[in-house]
Amino acid sequence: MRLGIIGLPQSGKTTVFNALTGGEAPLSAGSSYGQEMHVAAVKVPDERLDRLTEMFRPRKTIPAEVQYTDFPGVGFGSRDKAEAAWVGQLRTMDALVEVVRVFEDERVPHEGPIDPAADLEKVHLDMIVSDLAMVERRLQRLEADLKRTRTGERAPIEAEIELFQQFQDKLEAGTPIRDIPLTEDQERAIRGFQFLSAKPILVVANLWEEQIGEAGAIEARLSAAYPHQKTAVASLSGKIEMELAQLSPEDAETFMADLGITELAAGKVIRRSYDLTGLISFLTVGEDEVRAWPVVKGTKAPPAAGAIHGDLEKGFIRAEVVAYDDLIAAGSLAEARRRGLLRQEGRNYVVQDGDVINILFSR
Ligand SMILES: Nc1nc2c(ncn2[C@@H]2O[C@H](COP(=O)(O)OP(=O)(O)OP(=O)(O)O)[C@@H](O)[C@H]2O)c(=O)[nH]1
Ligand SMILES: [Mg+2]
Repeated sequence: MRLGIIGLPQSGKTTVFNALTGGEAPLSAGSSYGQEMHVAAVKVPDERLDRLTEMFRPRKTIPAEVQYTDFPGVGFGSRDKAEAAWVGQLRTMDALVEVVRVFEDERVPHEGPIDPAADLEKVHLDMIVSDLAMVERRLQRLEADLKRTRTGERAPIEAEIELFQQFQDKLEAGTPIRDIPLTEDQERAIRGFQFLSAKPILVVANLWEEQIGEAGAIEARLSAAYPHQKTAVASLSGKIEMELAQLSPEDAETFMADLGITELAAGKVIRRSYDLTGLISFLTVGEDEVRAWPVVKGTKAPPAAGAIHGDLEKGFIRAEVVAYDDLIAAGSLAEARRRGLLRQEGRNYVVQDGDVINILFSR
């Protein structure tokens, strides 16, 4: 899963990137335009893995991962070549993390007064304009195709024209594609276009340290200002969290105690961005490793087994499944089995978040 960090210039994208990844990418004093993008993978925090690690004492514990890419801070609308290249990369992302500036700091330039809702709207319109240009180009192509096609064979082209006209109408009215209800077939048909406004988006309010106490209220205001599907809001104080993420765990603890912070927000932001992508985790346990495996919601047992190893999918016989909560309540796999909480599931079983799974397969 790849998430792109976007936002207006100087909103704190690179700061937030560093906070989430513990990275040390250089911040920009002016504009990062033309600079290279930063990429890093991070582990997705999961309390269930911690509990299972206590229970099984494995040699290693392996959490799910997501990858963040820190993009430069400019609009997506212009026809500049360098920009076209990174917008192309942005289109390949599975989901977006949009940093919105809430912090006040005279040393950091911002057009006009700090207004997070207005900034959200600006970036929103950039995405809409970019998608609209693609939709219009596609419609022109389809109209031309239609003319060249025999009457009896026009139905699929006409259906696509209808869909894209709907997109055009909605986009022109400012509605992102993620708000338009689509059938599974339609979703599949448009996947290749990689529309920006179709991507799930996590809005991250970049707070001032004095605003941490108001985080809840600020998040609520932003949610109200940006009411869309596949959209969530989180917040963190980028600057502090970045500094903390770059310290050793012991130093970070001392520093946090001094600041009166009990928990970093970065973990929550990572967790929310993971959940937003539509991924769930199933878990495997044992002496060797305790591990979280990301799969798309709705995945059946054989392809889920295939995420572990191709042979497990090919030779799939059945899955032994116990829900995480049941396993914790039982206290051990043996006790879960004794209580009948360990179920035998076949090829059609749809894997659930938190399932602890053992795959039985033939070689
Ligand atoms: N006071 C304060 N300053 C911040 C915070 N986050 C970022 N900054 C400052 O804002 C400036 C820009 O930060 P960056 O993280 O480079 O912002 P950016 O969005 O990546 O900038 P571009 O890539 O140029 O668009 C730096 O001087 C940061 O120190 C914050 O939470 N509080
Ligand atoms: Mg930057």
